[in-house]
Amino acid sequence: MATITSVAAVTIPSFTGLKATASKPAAAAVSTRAAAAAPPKLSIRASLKDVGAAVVATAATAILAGNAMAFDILLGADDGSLVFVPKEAEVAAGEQINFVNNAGFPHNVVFDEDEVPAGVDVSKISMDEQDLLNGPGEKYSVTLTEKGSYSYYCSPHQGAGMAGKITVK
Ligand SMILES: [Cu+2]
Repeated sequence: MATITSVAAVTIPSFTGLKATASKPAAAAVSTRAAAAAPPKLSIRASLKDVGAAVVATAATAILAGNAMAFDILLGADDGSLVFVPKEAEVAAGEQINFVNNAGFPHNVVFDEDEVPAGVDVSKISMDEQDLLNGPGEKYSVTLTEKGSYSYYCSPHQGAGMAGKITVK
């Protein structure tokens, strides 16, 4: 959840800045919106939706700034091609993996029951086949604890070859 912390850090100071100019009519509309989201937690949620694209942009920074162990995999390449980026990844056991909607959505993340380590229940780590990430920056996070190799795919684009592999060390 390093991303949320980062968004809060970026957003809240700008609200404070707006308050200073709240008496000016031009800023009124914006500051009303900030005030409506009064409790800090709610305003963080609201801004996450509003600035979905910014969340993607700041995610890497957040990971560097914080010490949270997390690995981001983009859903769809910047050029719109239907791939996971990176297609193959290596993570540490217990490291959080964030699948972040990037382009060409809707996407989802479904692990292949025949290509995960023995004993892993794919229903516990997969999104539902009907469940889709529709908007930019939407995220699905999973943590894999069993070492080994995991293959997964995006069900809407499985036919187009949208698949990837994660090795847990
Ligand atoms: Cu897809």
